[in-house]
Amino acid sequence: MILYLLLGAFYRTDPNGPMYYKGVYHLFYQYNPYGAIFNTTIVWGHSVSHDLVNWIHLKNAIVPTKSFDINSCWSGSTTILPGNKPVVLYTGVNTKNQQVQNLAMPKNLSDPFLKEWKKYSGNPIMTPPDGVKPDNFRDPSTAWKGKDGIWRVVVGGLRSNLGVAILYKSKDFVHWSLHDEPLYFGKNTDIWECPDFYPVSVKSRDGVDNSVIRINLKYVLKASFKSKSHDYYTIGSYDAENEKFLPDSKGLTGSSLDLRYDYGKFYASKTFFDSVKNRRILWGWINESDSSADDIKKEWAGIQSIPRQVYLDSTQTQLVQWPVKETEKLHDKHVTYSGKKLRRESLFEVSGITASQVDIEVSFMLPKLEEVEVLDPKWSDPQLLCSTKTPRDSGRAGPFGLLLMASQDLKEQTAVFFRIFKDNHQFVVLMCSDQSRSSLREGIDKTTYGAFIYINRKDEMISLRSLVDNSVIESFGAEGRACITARVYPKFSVHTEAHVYAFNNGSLDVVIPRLDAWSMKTAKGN
Ligand code: DQQ
Repeated sequence: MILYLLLGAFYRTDPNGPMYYKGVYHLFYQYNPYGAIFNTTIVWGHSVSHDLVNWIHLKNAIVPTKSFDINSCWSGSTTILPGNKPVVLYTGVNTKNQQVQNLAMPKNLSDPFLKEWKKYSGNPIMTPPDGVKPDNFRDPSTAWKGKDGIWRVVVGGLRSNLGVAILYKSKDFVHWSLHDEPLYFGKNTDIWECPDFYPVSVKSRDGVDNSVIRINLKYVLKASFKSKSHDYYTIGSYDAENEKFLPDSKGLTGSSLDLRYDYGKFYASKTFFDSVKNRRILWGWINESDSSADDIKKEWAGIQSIPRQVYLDSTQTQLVQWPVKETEKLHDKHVTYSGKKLRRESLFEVSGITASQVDIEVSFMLPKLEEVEVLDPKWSDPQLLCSTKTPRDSGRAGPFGLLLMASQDLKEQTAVFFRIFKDNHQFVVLMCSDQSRSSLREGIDKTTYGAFIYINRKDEMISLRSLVDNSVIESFGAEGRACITARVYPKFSVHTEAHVYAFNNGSLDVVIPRLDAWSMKTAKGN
């Protein structure tokens, strides 16, 4: 593993309460210490790092001990209170299997590793409000402070059959009162898990602390839709007077028109403001695509994504994500190609690197946009389109891209690629990650994923970066405007048997002005 937080054996899911404290990055996560599948005793695992790359795994931070969390310590967030005092809000599953919100704080603030945590004696501090069933009330967000000095937090839930960000307010972070209206609710959505609400700068890539109030900010509201297993977000403004989030577009509907952090496997994500590097960092849970029986056999399941810096795109209509700069610490052997022409139906091997642990970044010169195919208005779902237009189906501009974790005979391969279309007056790139041939093994979910990226007539290039680490491929299209993460389990193209190719199956030639690939070292972890 390069830098995925595999962390020994067993089952890990949602990232919880990431933060930076006294020179140390902290990541907690949902963890079953007793096995490789979900269980009724979930705890908060805890790992720390000085560089977001190499990790030290500590003992579990918050474990079920009290009536208010005896049946599990589920997801939650940290907030740094004035005086640099981190506190955790988390969901406890109580003796009656009801979901309640609890408060915990470090025992010793002078320990930068914050190894010991204590639970507030007055827990629970929030119980399911009227209209919200006790098993539909969970995952408190990071809190933010208003101009009036009062804290706000949202908790995910389901009310009147609508996914909802339930709003609470508090003067002292201990006594919370329910606000009569939610911050926002979805349309036609199931329960919202793990809501996240934060400001983004419209002027720069810098991150903004959750409690900052100023002009030139937009706000992101993210919810994890349980019924879809995807993280959806929307961008808008925050009407602090009326305690409302106002989306710029249609908001969160759970349809293929919504924005997603990642159009592959990526769920229950969470961001935090990194005060030392002035950026916002996003982590998500990448689930397995093999069976539970496989997970029990291999004795682990679930990884955390590579931490991604997240910021607002210059169009202010979507976010951009990019692996944190520190990832490059793992760069090892480097190969580069420039000015390479990829004629129709051709491919070339990127050799000289370890294809099973690689960071590869390539740019493709776009063909003449006037010559590209027209997008059929019926093709509104990119995932569906990617599964009908495979990498082997020749188009005009594309498919072109990378064949990753591929065997030499290409019988095993994961194709991450683009196709370009004209859509009325704009141009749209279809980005696909096709797992259908990723393994000759049976019994694996090989769903193909897809996303649309809107481009300008004056755009000349489109880039693709893929971080490959054996069973995981995280791909970033158009400098991070669309991300797709996939899990793959090849039978033969493993370790040194894996290859990577660039390919073009479109009828128009494609030029690669530059391709860089680095073998990746293995991160350290205890
Ligand atoms: N996982 C946690 C819940 C959350 C769900 C339980 C999301 O708190 O809603 O492990 O994956």
